[in-house]
Parts: sequence; C-alpha cells; structure tokens
Amino acid sequence: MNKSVVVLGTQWGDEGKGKIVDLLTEGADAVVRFQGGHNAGHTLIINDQKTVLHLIPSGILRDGVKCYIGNGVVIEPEALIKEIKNLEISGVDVQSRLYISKAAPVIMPYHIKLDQLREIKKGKEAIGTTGRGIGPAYEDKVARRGIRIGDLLDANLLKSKLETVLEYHNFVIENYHHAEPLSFDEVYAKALEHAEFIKNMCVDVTGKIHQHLERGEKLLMEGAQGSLLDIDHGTYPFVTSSNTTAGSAATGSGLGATHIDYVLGITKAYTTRVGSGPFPTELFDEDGAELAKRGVEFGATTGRPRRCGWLDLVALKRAVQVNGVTGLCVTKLDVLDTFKTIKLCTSYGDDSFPGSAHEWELVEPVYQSFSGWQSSTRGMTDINKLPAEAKAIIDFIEDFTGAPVHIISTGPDRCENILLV
Ligand code: 2SA
Ligand code: MG
Repeated sequence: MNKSVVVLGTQWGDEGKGKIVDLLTEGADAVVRFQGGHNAGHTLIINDQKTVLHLIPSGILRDGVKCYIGNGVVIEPEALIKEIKNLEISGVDVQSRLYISKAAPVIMPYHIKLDQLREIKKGKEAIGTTGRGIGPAYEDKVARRGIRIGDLLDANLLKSKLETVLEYHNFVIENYHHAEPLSFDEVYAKALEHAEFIKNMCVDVTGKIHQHLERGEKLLMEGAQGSLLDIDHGTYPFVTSSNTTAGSAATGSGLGATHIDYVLGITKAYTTRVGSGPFPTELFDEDGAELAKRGVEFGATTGRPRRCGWLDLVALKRAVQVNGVTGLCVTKLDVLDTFKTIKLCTSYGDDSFPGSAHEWELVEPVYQSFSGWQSSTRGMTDINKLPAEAKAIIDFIEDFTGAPVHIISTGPDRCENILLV
C-alpha cells in the first residue's frame, strides 16, 4: 500500500467506500475522515454482521487502527456520542483510538432545524438533503460565525459565541420560517454535556497526522458522499455543502497536498442517486427496478429508496480527472449478474460538459450496449474466473476513463473482491 491513500466516491455517493476503506485498513495505521458529516452512511459487513457508520472512520472495526475526524468534517456531537456508544456496546474499543479535530465545526440544533425548515419551504424544489444540518453548519463556518469543537471545551467562550449566533439564527427561524425559536439555556446545557463526553478525544488532528507521516506510517483518507455531490464540481445546487473531491483530503485534515500518494476512485458498476437533482442515466423501467432490488438500494442514513440507472462513463471520466484518480474500484458488479443486456453511457450527445443543474437536465445520454453474462460472479476473487462479458465491461471502463481498474468488488463482505494490483 502507498503511504497516503485517498478513497472517495466518483458518483453521487453510496459507491461502497466504507467496505473498501475497511478492506484497505488492513495495511493502514490510521484512517481519517476529512469532509461531510453524519449525512454519510458507510455500510460494512464483516462475518455477516452489518455495521453502518456515519461519522466515525470505517477503520474503527480494525483493532489498533487510529481514527481521526479532521477539521473539514462537520460534527453533530449527539450523533457522534450515539455512534461511539453503539460501537462500544458491540465490543469495539473506540475512545482510546478516536481523535477529533478541535478545528472542526459543530452542527448545532439550529442547523438541523434550519435544514429541515428550508427543505419544507422549498417544497417541490427541495434538494432532498438528509436533514442533518450539514449545509447550515458549513455556511456558518464560511461566514466565520461557526462554533468549533474547541469552543465547546471553554464554557465562557462558548456562552458568548452561542449568544450571538443563536440570536442571529433564531431571528430567521421566527421571522422568516415562522417557527419556534430555540432556547439558549437548553442548547447551551446540551453543548456542555456533549463537551464533557468528548473532551478527552479532542486534539490537534493535523499535528497527529504529521506524526504518523514522520514515522513512515500509512494513512487512509476516507471520503464521504461522491464527486457529483461536490459543492463546486457536482450537479449544483443539488449537491452537498462540502468539497467531496480529492483536494479536500488535504484541506480537510491538514495533510499536505504532496503527501497524497494514491487516489482510489470508487464507482458502482451502475449508478444510484438519493435525493433530488439531475441524473442523466436514471431508469424508470424494469431494469431500474431490478438494479434497486438486487442492489438493495436504500439510503444507509435516511432509509430513502435510491434512484437507479446505468453506469455513466462521461461523468465517471470527469470524476477521474477532477480527483486525479490513480486507480478505480468497481463495486457491486454482481448486481448485474442477471441482466441480458448492460448499457454504459458513453456520450451526452454534446461536447460540452454540463455546467448547471439546468444543463444537466437537458442531457440526452447516448449508450453503448454490452451482452450480460447471466451467471453468478458473487464473491468471486479470481480475475481469471470472471466471465468474458464482465471482463469486456471492465476493459471498456478503463479505456474510456483512462484510469486502470485496481479492485473489483463482487459482494458486500470484506473478502469478496478481485484485487488487480
Ligand atoms: P446534505 O444532507 O445537505 O448533505 O444533502 C445534500 C445532497 O447530498 C446527498 N447526500 C448523500 N447522497 C448519498 N448518500 C449519502 N449518505 C447516506 C447514504 C444518505 C441517506 O449513505 O445512503 O441515507 O439518505 C448522502 N449524504 C448526502 C443528499 O441526498 C442530497 O442530494
Ligand atoms: Mg452511503
């Protein structure tokens, strides 16, 4: 394994990053989350036991591996504490190896309330957010009025910051949304209670990361959501509020950009999207229903059904470019086992890449059809056993995007993979 590896999604999230991070953690000393928050849902299946992680890095299920939540992550303390306690109930040692950046912005109750009120107000135009307060928390960060994890640890500082920021948000809650304002006393008391629980885990994450590098140790940077949800490069405004692309691994943790040795881009063998917004290859027919059923496509955080469609190579190529992908990992190949014909989108019928949600909506995907293999690839670990039809699709993905496929995932379990490097 290279020293610092970034693992990220190349689509709209849910590509199977959690499973791959867990797999690669075998050779890592630490796993770092650098953007997003508890909107993420990373599903891991180990010996038939399913764990869904939202905020805690997927490395937590490997004994001894250090886990970091970097400055680029927005942290909802209550969700974090719940996740820690649930893991501890299942016997995972969390508190001795989880480190939280003091510079990370806190998702406060007013962020969650505002996220939900705004979605209601937008009606049919809603983004389809996870309602977790992600967008409003990032807004406060950029507006330089946010409360950071470090602020929670100083009761007086927290009090004065919270008084100002809560007054500001309550004004909007009351006068714009006509909803109940939040009580300062309740929000403050809860924040202090959370601080007490997490205080021993709060550190200078950037410093810790560089100590690992100085010791020649290996880091895994775990992305959340996917490249098409990137605030700059995604299907704006139907995106999340962070940069989900590779540069964020540096800015969201303090790892220098030149320390990134390898970028692994994860893509499903088809495409899914949860929430609203453009999706050129979306299927509304039996094939779409078959993908959803075989792929068990439901949001791991909200339980919402995911929209399904064919693999979009035009978008994938763009993701390979903006992330500087070194190698690809194709997941859920086995979901295609039953299909007689498999399609890949190879053009948007226009040379220019869409630059706005409106342009995305106008895209007319052009497909190339491939014969399916109609036999089981589930759990396969040997490339030589892969049906020729499946191999042809993998070769085509490599040729089209210019990135080599280094891993093929053939099932949800940690060991169900074909490794090509
Ligand atoms: P938000 O809540 O502000 O980040 O929502 C903005 C958009 O980002 C999408 N988004 C996601 N898309 C896929 N997976 C995500 N995580 C969960 C999962 C989602 C779930 O793993 O399944 O359970 O629903 C995720 N998080 C955010 C979101 O759908 C909006 O389109
Ligand atoms: Mg997910």
